[in-house]
Amino acid sequence: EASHNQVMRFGELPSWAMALSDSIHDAVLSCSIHVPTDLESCNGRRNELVSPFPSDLLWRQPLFDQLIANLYHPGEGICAHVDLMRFEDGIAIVSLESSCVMHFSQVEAEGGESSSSSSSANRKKIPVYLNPGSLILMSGEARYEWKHEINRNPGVQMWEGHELQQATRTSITLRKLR
Ligand code: AKG
Repeated sequence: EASHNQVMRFGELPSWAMALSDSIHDAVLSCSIHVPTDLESCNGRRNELVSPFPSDLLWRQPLFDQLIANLYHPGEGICAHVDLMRFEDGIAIVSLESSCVMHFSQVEAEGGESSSSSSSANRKKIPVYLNPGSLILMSGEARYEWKHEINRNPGVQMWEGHELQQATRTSITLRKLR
């Protein structure tokens, strides 16, 4: 129905989402690289695995047990937020159907200054362009210390000097409950 724009699933995921989870696992493995460490300070370890998802998260079982599918119509987005603490570290979002820009902004420090120069409106936002099929992985600092948002108000979704054509967008967010 037109009014339904979000579905959630907790616990055992449907088979298509399990397949997606496996693909994410494989994608992370394929872009993890071994970087040589300084031999004098490596205490016997010659390589360090640099991965977009820490290995303790990547190998947990199950990798994900909660999903949200969000459907966005043109002009619709999602406000800046950090995902609830009821979810573990290690969150994946697959972006589908149309392109958009997700912005990341640092969470305000508690008890921080209240001057206008430190207000959230003035905080630097880091834009990340998402194609259909883009995968966002958030862990550690990115998951806990940065908010993410998608503002699809007219005139806002710019990339490389061009306004993005608004179209329907679907995202699949995969997380693990604590
Ligand atoms: C959420 O459901 O909490 C999201 O942040 C979804 C983001 C997206 O649609 O890409």
